[in-house]
Amino acid sequence: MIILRTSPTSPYGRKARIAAAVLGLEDQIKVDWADTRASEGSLYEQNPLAKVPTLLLENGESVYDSRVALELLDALAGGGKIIPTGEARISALTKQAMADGITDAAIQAQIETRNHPEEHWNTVWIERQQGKVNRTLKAFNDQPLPTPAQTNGIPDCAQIALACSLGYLDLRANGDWRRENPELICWHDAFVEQVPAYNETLAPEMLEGS
Ligand SMILES: N[C@@H](CCC(=O)N[C@@H](CS)C(=O)NCC(=O)O)C(=O)O
Repeated sequence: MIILRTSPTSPYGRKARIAAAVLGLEDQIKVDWADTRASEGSLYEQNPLAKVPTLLLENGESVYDSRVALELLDALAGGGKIIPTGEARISALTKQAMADGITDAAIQAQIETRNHPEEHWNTVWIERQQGKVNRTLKAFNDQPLPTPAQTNGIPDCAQIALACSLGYLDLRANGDWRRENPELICWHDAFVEQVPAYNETLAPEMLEGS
């Protein structure tokens, strides 16, 4: 059995949880919640970066980060399912990096606003991060990814990463992305409808709010 260390709200961990579900690997993976705010504990021994997701393999090896976890899960399921092979591979991985980059920048902005009183916010830094988020959202809005139904019913790594980024923006940034990205709303809604694991992995806060 593979152990997936993650947290209920982690957008990167959610990528691995959705990947396991769409690949039919849930029986082979046990989720073990990790507290990423702790300053010591097992996660530190399993991953010196103390980040989630971290996969613990039966041979004792730890695997991270989320992009490598998706590669491993895809290989376990036979390969070529959520990570395209051939020419499409690099494009899918680049789009996954773009989507993860939205989450990375949104988290950077969150850290600044969460950790300091408003009068001490570094607004230049926040605007810089927000610019990354807005430009990348616009790129996905202008050239939408295919929906999972258009890719044999299984979302690829880019689609999974983008859905998790949008879910993170809904959770932590008031869903502001919805104001200027109508095509992305359509894409998101199709993903939610076509991939039940999306709603099954909603953060507890979102469930309480619904
Ligand atoms: N690039 C990494 C990012 C992982 C990451 O930053 N995870 C966050 C949770 S959303 C974390 O573990 N934060 C704890 C920390 O940085 O100490 C991935 O794709 O897995």
